[in-house]
Amino acid sequence: MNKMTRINKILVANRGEIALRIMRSARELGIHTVAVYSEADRNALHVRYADEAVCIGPPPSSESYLRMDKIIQVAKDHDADAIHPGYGFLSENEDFAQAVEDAGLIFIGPSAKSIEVMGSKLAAKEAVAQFNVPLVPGASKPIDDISEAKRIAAEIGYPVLIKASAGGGGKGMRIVDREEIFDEQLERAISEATSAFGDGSVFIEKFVTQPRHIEFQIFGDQHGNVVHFFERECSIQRRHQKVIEEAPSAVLTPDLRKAMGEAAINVARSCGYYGAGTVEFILDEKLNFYFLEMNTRLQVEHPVTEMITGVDLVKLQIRVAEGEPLPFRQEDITMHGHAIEVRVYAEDPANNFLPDIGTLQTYIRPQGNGIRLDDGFEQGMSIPFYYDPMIAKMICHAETRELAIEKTIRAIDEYQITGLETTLGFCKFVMQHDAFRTGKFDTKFVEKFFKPEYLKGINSNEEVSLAAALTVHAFANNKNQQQAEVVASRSISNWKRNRL
Ligand code: MV4
Repeated sequence: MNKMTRINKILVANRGEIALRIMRSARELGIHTVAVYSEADRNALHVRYADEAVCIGPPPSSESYLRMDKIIQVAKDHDADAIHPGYGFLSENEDFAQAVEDAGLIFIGPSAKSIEVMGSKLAAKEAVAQFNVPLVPGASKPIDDISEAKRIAAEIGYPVLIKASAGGGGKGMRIVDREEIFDEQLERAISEATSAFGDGSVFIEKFVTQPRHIEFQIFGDQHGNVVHFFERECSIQRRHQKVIEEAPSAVLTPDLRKAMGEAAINVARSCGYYGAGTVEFILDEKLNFYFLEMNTRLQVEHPVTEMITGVDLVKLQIRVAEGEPLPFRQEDITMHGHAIEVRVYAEDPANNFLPDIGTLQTYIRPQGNGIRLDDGFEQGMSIPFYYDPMIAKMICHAETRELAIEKTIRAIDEYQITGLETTLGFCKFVMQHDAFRTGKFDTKFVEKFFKPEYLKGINSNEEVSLAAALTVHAFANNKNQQQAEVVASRSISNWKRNRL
């Protein structure tokens, strides 16, 4: 600890877009990369991109991307000196972080201890309470006495929320709107938490109705320095799955941003944090903010922060893991413009967002000034059903929020995907919605405003393919296949645009 070690080779314990994104930064730093992959990912781009690649097992994650022992063995066999876990999979597993260090390797992330503290919502609340971080009114200890719990609930006022300490990301929460159902809801919450997490500890909080979800990107080094890189607004979600994220938030004033940023830094300090982390807050309608939880990893939506600050967060993770001090102070970090990320999932928004597995028959990416596309697929590839159905993240950056919205719409129109249904049409719906455009929305946006009928006929493959086929046919005599294709793809976007 605290001594500098140069990293020469990184094993990336992940797949898809994030594995590629990490390897790209490593390569720019002159660091070699080792990919691990499952049998379902033999032809994946992260496997082709890496300097070396090793198959670690069958498709199910439990037999491949979650196999700590195999992954650490591959790292040792291939002389890697560090492991980057990406997000998901083993990224927030303190036993993995510890096992990596015990094997004499560098875990590119926080200490096992920080992961452990923040992994327990109760331990996290206890730690941050010492640092005057605002918490949602409630009890910061596990419920072991029903009558005392009811007294507290009556005191803070219904509705209250029962949360599992080992939960997170919305898992294991129960809303209780009146005292009569408190006992039965508590019993359910405890039994759910016990079966889902092997830990039945639950606690209660005031239920904040219709909050906004604002998270802060923080960064610590191994010398005790901590900074933040401003916020990301992540309120557009469905069933705790984020769909659209942006930075900065349309509602924070400079003063509120400063106060929340300082609170976020204090959360990090409360657990001696180093590496990249995200501090989640909810904001009520009066703009009071409360700490919810800390995610001890690089987040899916980190690119919006990179776009507005110009900082490569993965490179910074690597440097901090090597023991380097942060190269800037808080006052050196500035933001510029506005960035919006839309997540392109292989899901059907017209059919309750059910995963739609299939092959990318057409896959043409949008291009141009201010567009970043992080994906892990190419035309002709299929989306394996074993893993997260995210195809890509598209991030658009412009001078203002309005211009970023217009750029996002233009990019969605250029994006050509056939062979499976995607969330692109849904994302365009959001971009065009008045509540989104005016910034007056909360975590209930999708519930309140979205109806699948809005997309019927727009998002459907048959109609898009039909439009393309008709246009290609019209040019068939022309023998200029390339021109026919260009016109076909343009007509698809016109087709979609005209219907939306
Ligand atoms: C809450 C809340 C309202 N009141 N806690 C969901 C994810 C997890 N991090 C905590 N979550 C919430 N906690 C209190 N006391 C509402 C949510 C919540 C939510 C939070 C962030 C983003 C989207 C959300 C969607 C539904 C509920």
